[in-house]
Amino acid sequence: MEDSSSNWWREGVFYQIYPRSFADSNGDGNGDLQGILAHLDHLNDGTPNSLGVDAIWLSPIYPSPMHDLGYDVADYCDIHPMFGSLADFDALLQAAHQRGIRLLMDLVFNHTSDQHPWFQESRLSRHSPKRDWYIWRDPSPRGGAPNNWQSVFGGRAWEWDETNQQYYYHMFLPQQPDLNWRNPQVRQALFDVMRFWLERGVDGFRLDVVNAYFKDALFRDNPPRLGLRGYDRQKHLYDKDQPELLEVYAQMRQLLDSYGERMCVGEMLNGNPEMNARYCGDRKLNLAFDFNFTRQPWHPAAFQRAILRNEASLPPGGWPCYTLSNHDISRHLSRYGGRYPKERAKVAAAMLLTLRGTPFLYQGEEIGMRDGKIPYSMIQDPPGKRYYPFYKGRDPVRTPIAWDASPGGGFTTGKPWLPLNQDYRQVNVAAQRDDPDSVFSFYRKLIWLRKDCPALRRGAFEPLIQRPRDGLAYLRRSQEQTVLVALNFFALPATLRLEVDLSAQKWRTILGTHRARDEAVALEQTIWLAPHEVWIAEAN
Ligand code: TEU
Repeated sequence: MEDSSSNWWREGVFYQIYPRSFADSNGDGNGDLQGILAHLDHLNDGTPNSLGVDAIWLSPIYPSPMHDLGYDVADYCDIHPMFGSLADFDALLQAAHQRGIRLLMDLVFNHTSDQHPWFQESRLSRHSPKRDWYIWRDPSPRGGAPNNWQSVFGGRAWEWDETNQQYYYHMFLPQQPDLNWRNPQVRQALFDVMRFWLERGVDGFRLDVVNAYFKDALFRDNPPRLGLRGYDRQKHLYDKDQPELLEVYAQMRQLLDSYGERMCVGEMLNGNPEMNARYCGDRKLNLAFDFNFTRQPWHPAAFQRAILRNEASLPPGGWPCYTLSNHDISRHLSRYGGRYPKERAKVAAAMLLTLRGTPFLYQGEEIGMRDGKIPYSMIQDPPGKRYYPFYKGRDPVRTPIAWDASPGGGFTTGKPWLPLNQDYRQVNVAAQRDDPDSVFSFYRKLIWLRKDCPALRRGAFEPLIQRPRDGLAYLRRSQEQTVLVALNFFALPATLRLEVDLSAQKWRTILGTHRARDEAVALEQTIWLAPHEVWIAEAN
């Protein structure tokens, strides 16, 4: 039997911080580590006044020329001066741990920045000792790029290097050359980076595009398929998901486990539950985000299908991991909010935080942030510049958090690097902190409820409706407890008809948007819900 501390990553609530947009302590308009430190009480001060999250994941804070906003790393073992120093980092980690908040670093191991000393050395000559640390190829015999592989961010994935008359491979920007994981020295160097952070005391890692580390040894062309952008017009048989990954995951897991209570969560490129199942579980990655969940329309049947698909695909030792938003995709309220952003924010939060699996929140969702509007002239994100106006890039989901309604939103005393959202005078932390009906208050209640409920943290998931039309109803059942969750997705009153008769037990409200705590409700095979009602009850 595992004890509960080794289960922290299964039972805890995670929160993604996008450091540049969290809180600026020095007035330069960019969020930084001291800003995070100053706002830890928002995340968890040990009381239900705070959000109560158990762990934070920091998007990259390493030295970087910022072509891909920090996902182009120039030094894996230092901090970008914009964010602070290693001393600031140590102070943050210590303060987080004092509050019981664990910390994950973001490791971008598929590629480095072209400014990384490894690449600088590699590109010097064909005979450089680090030549083989990256993926260099001669032109194809017919001339031109070695094969048809495309960059995720647009255009060919091969960049010509005049000096040495070879191409190098970059899955993302030309400024992000891919590392050659087939080279044992590269592996050694990257595992040393993991050790560096583990020794400093971090609790784990979020692994960027972790299924792309290896490319086909024969560099075969990808076959075509239907799609809009170049990258989507290929089946990615040969530029990711290679069999060599599993050996690396086993080594990573062994390293993490050797430090005790550490974990990693994988980000899969074009991920889905079946792929996650292949890569997660015993002697593999601890968790992987279920991006299929984020692709669902606002309909209970769609979400239930996604949940059941995830549950059905789980391998031995596997555990679901759900998220609704992150720094790459449109915020879920912009996708789902419609005319009822506040109501739907609560329904979505209740679902995310009562499913079986580890929930990851993205900063700002706890106050119901939506995507910002960024004029073309202010776009920072490379794919946004490239595909505007068809795709406006990821800046809109990376706008700063507003802590209050003051001119800099309490985020900065200077000029924010991306504009605050237009509605920040309403959508900010201070405005919601003392409002018991706010989105923030509801997130707090849900997260603190989860801590009290073994069924919500680790119980089985049992759907109560076969074909949901208006809402979801499910049980979470552990040895100690049974919890019922009922969610009305829409603006009309709903009658949820259940597969089972729940009259044998009394149901006591433990959290609701409409019902008072402790209100007892007798049920048979239907549940009545008001528009957008969330009702969570415990069987007595
Ligand atoms: O993202 C992987 C990725 O390819 C997508 O999420 C992509 O950003 C999206 O389709 C938009 O085009 C990871 C990071 O999360 C992302 O921020 C980085 O830009 C990318 O890797 C490269 O490191």
